[in-house]
Amino acid sequence: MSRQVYINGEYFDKQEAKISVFDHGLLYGDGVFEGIRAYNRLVFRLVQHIDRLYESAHGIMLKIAISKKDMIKAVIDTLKINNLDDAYIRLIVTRGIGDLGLDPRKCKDASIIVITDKIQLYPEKLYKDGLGIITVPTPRNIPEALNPQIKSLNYLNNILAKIEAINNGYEEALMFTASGYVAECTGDNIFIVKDNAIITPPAYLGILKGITRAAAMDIGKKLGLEVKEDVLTRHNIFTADECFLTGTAAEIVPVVNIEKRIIGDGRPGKITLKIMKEFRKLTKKDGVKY
Ligand code: PXG
Repeated sequence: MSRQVYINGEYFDKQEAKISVFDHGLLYGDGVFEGIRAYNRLVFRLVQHIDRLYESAHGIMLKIAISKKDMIKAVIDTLKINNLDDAYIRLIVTRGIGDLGLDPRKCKDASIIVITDKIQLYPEKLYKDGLGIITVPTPRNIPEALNPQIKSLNYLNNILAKIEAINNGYEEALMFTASGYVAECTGDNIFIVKDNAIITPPAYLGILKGITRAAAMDIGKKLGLEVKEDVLTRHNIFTADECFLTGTAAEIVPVVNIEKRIIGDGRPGKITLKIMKEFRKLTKKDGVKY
């Protein structure tokens, strides 16, 4: 049986899973999404992802017709139908079908889509040797215009930054706020380690409040480290003892240089490795079972 995709309460073969060209998710990027992972039949931080999805939807005045409980059931049922032990789950809610005009009132019902697929891990070598990243000129969206805490279907800001990284031979870009403070990467949050403290930019600067970020902060506290949300500059990254990124797709990945400036000793740091190890343990035991 080919992979089944949930659309508005029905299941479709992957090839048949289609939405209308009049859906405002396509026409205007008008919608929200979540990227979630399941490890060994445990969905990691599912409730937090669902809460963030509904908060993003509320932020754009998008009404989701089903309850959070039913949304969780839709995710779990889709995983079960596809018999996936480890999975990447893409949950999408679009404004729905309307006409050729911005007016969201023309869209009667939001479309709910659940795609579950195999996860594509970064090569293990990256976690052993660390990643090099580059800072890019495109600033992160200003929160007053489009708050990055809304995980919207409009990801062009991040894609532009990603293109700048790729054009320069890098896989990941570090973005700054319009005022020049460290914000986040295109699909990950950033941390530095300095003098046994782990520090990450505060969400009010205009970044996504990552669920992996929260997990890394919890782990840091459990390890007895000082955990801080603080404004960071390029200089703080250059002079950090260690650096790492957090995100559902990347999990926790060490950063060892930034535009070829070596961070620390150029190897994944001791504290980063400890946090990575604890994170892997957490994903094996913490989650909604199916
Ligand atoms: N910042 C941004 C801009 C993101 O998009 C994160 C930080 C990390 O957040 P979480 O909650 O995942 O720790 C994200 C997450 C994808 C993909 O398909 C993107 C994300 C997550 C999963 C998949 O590119 N972005």
